[in-house]
Formats: sequence, C-alpha cells, structure tokens
Amino acid sequence: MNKDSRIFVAGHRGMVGSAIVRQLEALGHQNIITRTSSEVDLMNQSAVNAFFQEEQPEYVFLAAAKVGGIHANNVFRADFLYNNLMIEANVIKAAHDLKVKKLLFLGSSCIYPKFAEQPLKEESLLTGALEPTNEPYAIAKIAGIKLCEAYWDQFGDQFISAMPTNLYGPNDNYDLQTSHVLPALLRKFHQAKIDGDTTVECWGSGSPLREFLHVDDLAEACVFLMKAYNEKQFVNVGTGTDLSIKALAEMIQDVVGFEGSIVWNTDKPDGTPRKLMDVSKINQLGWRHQIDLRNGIEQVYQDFLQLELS
Ligand code: GFB
Repeated sequence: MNKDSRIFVAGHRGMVGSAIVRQLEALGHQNIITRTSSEVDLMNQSAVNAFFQEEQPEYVFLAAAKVGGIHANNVFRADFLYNNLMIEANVIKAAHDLKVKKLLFLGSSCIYPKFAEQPLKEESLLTGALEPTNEPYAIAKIAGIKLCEAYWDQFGDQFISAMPTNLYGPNDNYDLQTSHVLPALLRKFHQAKIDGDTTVECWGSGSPLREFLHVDDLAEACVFLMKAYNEKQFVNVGTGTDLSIKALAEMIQDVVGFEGSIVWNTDKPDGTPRKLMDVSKINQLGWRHQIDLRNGIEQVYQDFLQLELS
C-alpha cells in the first residue's frame, strides 16, 4: 500500500472507520475514498458495483456495519443480521469483481462460542453455541469471515479479517438505549454528577468480564495487518487483559468524579460471562496496543465534555 494507493474506507463516519481514516491520513496516504450511506447505499449491490467501477479502489477497509450494545443487539435482531449480511456481501463481492488488491474485514469478539475456552484463540471459532443476546450479529460477522476465506480459497483473493475486542474512543455512540457499556456509563455518571443524583443504575450483575481496546489502537492494528499480514486465518486484536464490569464502572465513576453509589439492575442481561482475546498471534506479528484503559477513558471523557459543550 503506497501513499498514493486508492484506499476505500467503508463506514468512515463510524467510530472504527473514522479512526482508520485518521490513521491513514497521519501516515500520509493521499487517496482515501469515502462515501456516506446517502451517497452509496452499501445494502444495494448495484449501487456498490457502480461505485467500485467508478472509483476502482485498490485497498478496502470494511468497517461499515450496524453495531450496538447488548440491548440493541438483542432487540433489533433482524436488522443486525440482515443489514450486516448485505453490507459485507455487497462490498466483498464488488471487491472481488473489481480485482481489489487487498481487503480487510472487521468482525467482533462475539463470534466466539459463549463458553469457549479463555483466552479466546482464533481456532475456537465454530466450536460451540453463541451468546443468545448477540447471535444474529455474530452469525453475520461469521458469514463475513467465511466469505473472505471462501474468496481466498476459490480465487486467491487477499481478503483478510481482524477480530477486535470491545472498543471505545472518539465518535462513539452515547445513546443509552443502543450504546455499549463504556460510553453508556460515562454518560450516566456524568449526568448524575451534574444533576446531583445519589445513585446510578448499571445493567446486569457487574460480574461479566470484558476487555476494552481504544479505537486508535485498533486502527493502527488494521493498517499494520493490511501492510504486513498475508494469511487466510483471521487475527484477534485486543489488549489481552480484562476486568469486571463492576471494576470498569468504578474506574469510570472515579474518572468522572461521581460520589454517589451504583445500583445493579439484574433484570437487564449480563451477556457473555467472559470474552478475553488471546492476542499472541498479533503480538508475535509485531503489533501491541499502546493506550492503557485508564488513560483512554480519561481521553474520551474529555472528548465527551467537548461534545456536551458544542
Ligand atoms: O458493552 P455491552 O453492551 O455489550 O455490555 P457486550 C457489556 C456488559 O456491560 C453487559 C453491562 O454485561 C451489560 O449488561 N452494562 C452495565 C451495560 N451497564 C450498562 C449500560 O448502561 N449499557 C450497556 N450497554 N451495558 C456486545 C454485543 O456485547 O459487544 C455485540 O452485543 C458486540 O455483538 C459488542 O460484540 C462488542 O460486550 O455484552
């Protein structure tokens, strides 16, 4: 991938896509192609084909997806399955037809079985039943991985996949119904502090374990893999360290400076008990995360305060 290569970042307005664009720009790439969904509807194969014909991208980062936290995944089940299947099938097929040199597809750690051995090794895919709250999303992401592998097998297309752990960072979703836990808790603790509330409600029991990666680290890993990785097997991307949701909540409470207490609403689902990535493969390839969780949360809290002011 040269500085003047034609690089399409699908999903450039989302948290992951925007981080990949920032990373490519920082590295001096000058031919980054982006389209909003109103300009090119990625759920429409002929629109995607026409766009690929016109722009002839050489490299594709496939970060466009319908995403959300545990509640959104569990409620909008058809949308999470259908939209993601359509987007990935259309983009991957067009990339094949237009002879894209390399494509990187982004999956998610929820592809692994609910009770897979921890830490999650790449080889654990399809060894057991999925977590029910995000089964539709996971099935769509597994289909995307398999589509890349099938194009690799049948045609020799260099279509690779990265599996990030739970992410956070700039351009995250702060809507309390559809967001992931980290932005939700930042917002809840901040609001409670401003309103002088004595309690904040968090979902579930607080006992599930999760791993969190700053999206700027993920973007660096994606560009690293695009340049250096040429194997069919997908690659986990994470920090290799997890913590309980309770410990996360206490860390966010401390960063925000909320002095009240936490109430756990066990009517809300816990989801997967644990999903810690085994990151030995990407570490051995030469990539390691840089941003420590506490510093990352402090950074995003500052971004959140700027958004509140604007
Ligand atoms: O981040 P999250 O929504 O997604 O929730 P998952 C993680 C944990 O935090 C769950 C708890 O145990 C939630 O019950 N939690 C506590 C909260 N308070 C809150 C809150 O206010 N909001 C939210 N959202 N959670 C998603 C999958 O699973 O992770 C997706 O559904 C995707 O498919 C994504 O893989 C990365 O980690 O449980």
